[in-house]
Amino acid sequence: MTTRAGFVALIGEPNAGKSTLLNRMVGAKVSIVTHKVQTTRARIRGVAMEGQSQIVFVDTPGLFQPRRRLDRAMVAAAWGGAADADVIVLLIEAQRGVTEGVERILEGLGDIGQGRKVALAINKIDRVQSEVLLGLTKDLNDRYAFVETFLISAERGHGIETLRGWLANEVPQGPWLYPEDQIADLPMRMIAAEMTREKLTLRLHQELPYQLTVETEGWEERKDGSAKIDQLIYVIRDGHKGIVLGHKGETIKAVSKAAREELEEFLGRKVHLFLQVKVRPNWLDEAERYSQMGLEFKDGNA
Ligand SMILES: Nc1nc2c(ncn2[C@@H]2O[C@H](COP(=O)(O)OP(=O)(O)OP(=O)(O)O)[C@@H](O)[C@H]2O)c(=O)[nH]1
Ligand SMILES: [Mg+2]
Repeated sequence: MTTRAGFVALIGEPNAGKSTLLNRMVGAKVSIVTHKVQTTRARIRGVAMEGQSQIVFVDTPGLFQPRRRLDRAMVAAAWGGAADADVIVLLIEAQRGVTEGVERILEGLGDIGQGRKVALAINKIDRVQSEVLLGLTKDLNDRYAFVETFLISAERGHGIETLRGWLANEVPQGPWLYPEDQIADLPMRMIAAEMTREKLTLRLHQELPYQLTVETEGWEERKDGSAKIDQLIYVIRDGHKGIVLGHKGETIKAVSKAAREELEEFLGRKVHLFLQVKVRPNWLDEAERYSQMGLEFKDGNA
């Protein structure tokens, strides 16, 4: 019996649907998803089995022009994910087509794509007419030598089986890299922190989601089978703390409830979730925050 296993990096502009696709491929919510850009901050692996193949999907932060230190670390993590992969899948949003951001990614692929299979997946096909897809497929293939093009809807599941079947044959022969029943390799503490960050991002507006981070501080297994989880939410200003808490603590309560419910579903048991908000003006420049997120912190000018 020949087994296959390998890494498939999902790259693309922010909001292209990379995390949605990873979750769909894995069949569980491993990576958080919001309608906002720059939701994913680090590389997140999800494992899918297809016949005798184990496909390790690597979700990456969206590629954009970085301004802050955090942005740069995110973009570096994304390209790093691509550079480590056996196959790269570039996700393009059907509706948006070839933006300047996409052109820059294609330039980047000129280097990173060398000696690697790069496939194109045009996502969100549920949002456009088929003529648009024909034009976009041709345009993109004229610009880069993709080995294959897939038309998909990560959200609705269109084209997913075809893409997974193809990838199963493209990953190299070799032993599986993870136990057959494993679906993620992110520590639970981090998955739990991400779930809370998703709920915060969905409720808070403008810049706030980009100026906060969530860390799991404590995780206690209780005798009754439940877990007590303590998390810290770091914000950069006093005013932000007030907004995160909300009027009479309504916002944080709602966030906590939504995150707890999702965690309980993921873990299949009861969770007691305690959130605390702390003002930490410089967290965006603290090495420890980056290692907690699974990002590389680079010294030098912020
Ligand atoms: N209509 C439609 N929406 C989709 C599809 N796939 C993803 N979305 C939506 O697009 C938005 C962004 O999805 P994400 O999966 O978070 O995108 P991402 O590429 O991971 O974004 P970043 O992490 O910010 O780089 C969410 O609101 C998804 O529900 C699709 O096939 N069709
Ligand atoms: Mg994402």
